[in-house]
Amino acid sequence: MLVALCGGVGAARMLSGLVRVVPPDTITAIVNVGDDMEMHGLHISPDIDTVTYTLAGMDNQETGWGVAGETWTVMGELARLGGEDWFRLGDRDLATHLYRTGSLRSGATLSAVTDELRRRRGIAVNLLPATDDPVRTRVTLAEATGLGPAGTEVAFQDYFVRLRHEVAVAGLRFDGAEKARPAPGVLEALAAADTIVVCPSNPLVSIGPLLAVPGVRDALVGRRPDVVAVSPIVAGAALKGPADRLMAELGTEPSVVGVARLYAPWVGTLVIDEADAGHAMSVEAEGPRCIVAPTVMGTPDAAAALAGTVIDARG
Ligand code: FO1
Repeated sequence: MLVALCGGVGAARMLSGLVRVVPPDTITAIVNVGDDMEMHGLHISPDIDTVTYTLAGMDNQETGWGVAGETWTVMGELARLGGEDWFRLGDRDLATHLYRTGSLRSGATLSAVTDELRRRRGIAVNLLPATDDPVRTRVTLAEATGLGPAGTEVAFQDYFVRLRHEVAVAGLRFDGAEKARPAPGVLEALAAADTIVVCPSNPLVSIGPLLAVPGVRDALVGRRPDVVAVSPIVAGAALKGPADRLMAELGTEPSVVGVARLYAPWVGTLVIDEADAGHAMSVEAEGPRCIVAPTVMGTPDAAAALAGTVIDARG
């Protein structure tokens, strides 16, 4: 059994490689919910959606989020009404949010509705939200914006989408994490896994909220030799998103060495890209074993090759 710790697009690519090298029904993906939000009264779970759409083969590869071949009739009409349209919900995507919100309102847990949507999309990988309880990433901005003066704390999607993650950040907080419980099956999967893969997701805002759920970090520390992470930082930069800037702004060197330092207490092996081969010894000086391999998943074959490396990497 294999467990993958997942954020959004980097994780979705890693999973699409993993399903090509191990039976999909032997994989459990534990997915970040810190990006979740309510919009127009709907519960949106962006990382669960990105992983689900990718494994169902219906992801929008241009945007990295949402559904391929999307139409925007509802958003267009909403804009005509003067409604909030900075967070774009496509017509097909809306069906997911309507289904999820309706189920949650009827008393279903997020893990139950995630599992239902997974089955209805024909996905064999077991998808688990990190927690069924509300954990929301909150971002303290270091600069004044239209949302308030420097020091204002905003919701993650305000930072990420509304402000296009172009604003410097002074702090992060995972609201609700201290009271959250791991979703059913999370700790069991971490205990039973042969290998735990940390996907190349943002260490601070994708993996961070998973670690903040009480019990998860301790479970990982106990499994350290079997935890294999793929660095989301290649040659000092994030392939997508603000991971490099966030690391620098929050005091961690934006490099594979910085990733190794963050992950050292609970990651046994760090896979870094060939572009960073010169840093392998510095990575090992931080604690994890280091494996150098091509990590940029530009094609399905490259994703499958990286998946093979990760599965063989366990110490
Ligand atoms: N990302 C954007 O950059 N702009 C959007 O309008 C947007 C809408 C959206 C709707 C549903 C969904 O599941 C994801 C959406 N995302 C959008 C992606 C999301 O904000 C981020 O990529 C993740 O939260 C970061 O992993």
